[in-house]
Amino acid sequence: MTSAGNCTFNRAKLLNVGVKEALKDEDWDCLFLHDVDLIPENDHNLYTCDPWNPKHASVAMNKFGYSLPYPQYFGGVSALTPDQYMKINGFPNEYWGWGGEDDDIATRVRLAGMKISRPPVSIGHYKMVKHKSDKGNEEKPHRFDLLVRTQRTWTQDGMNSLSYALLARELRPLYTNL
Ligand code: NGS
Repeated sequence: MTSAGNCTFNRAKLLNVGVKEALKDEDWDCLFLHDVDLIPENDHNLYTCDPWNPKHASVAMNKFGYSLPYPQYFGGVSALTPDQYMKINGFPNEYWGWGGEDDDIATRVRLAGMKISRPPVSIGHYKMVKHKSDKGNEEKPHRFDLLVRTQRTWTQDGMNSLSYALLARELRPLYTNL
């Protein structure tokens, strides 16, 4: 899924759009939210959901020396059932540019009364394809102001406030490009 034009990137909102559109096609039982630059390295790291809690799959990335950079880290690859996704009101729509949206999501999981589930660090291995910081996805200082407000905003900002215009939907053999 890509955003059109030259506007600022918004990872979390794009994932909301992907989920909304995917659920129009099928009654999926598990949603994988996956950064394009992460390559799974261990086939014991199953691409299935935890029925009880949102799962963070990318717990050991090469760029962090194959360990979590900090205990609440929720970036990279995650997996939620549609029920879990709706329970946290999806992802935030207001994080334009780089950083913080994954920390907001981790907070939502806690505020919705769930815990982050994780595979063992010896299994959740990923290699990040090297790249420079992306044009249109500049780090924004504003993200810390948003993060302190998550507790007040998460029930109003998310799947229930998502608005977007879908410009194209192309059905390819292995995926749908939005
Ligand atoms: C934190 C960011 C997260 C980011 C993580 C890892 O500081 O969004 O670093 O970044 N949180 C904030 O900025 C509030 S990384 O080392 O992959 O560039 O995912």
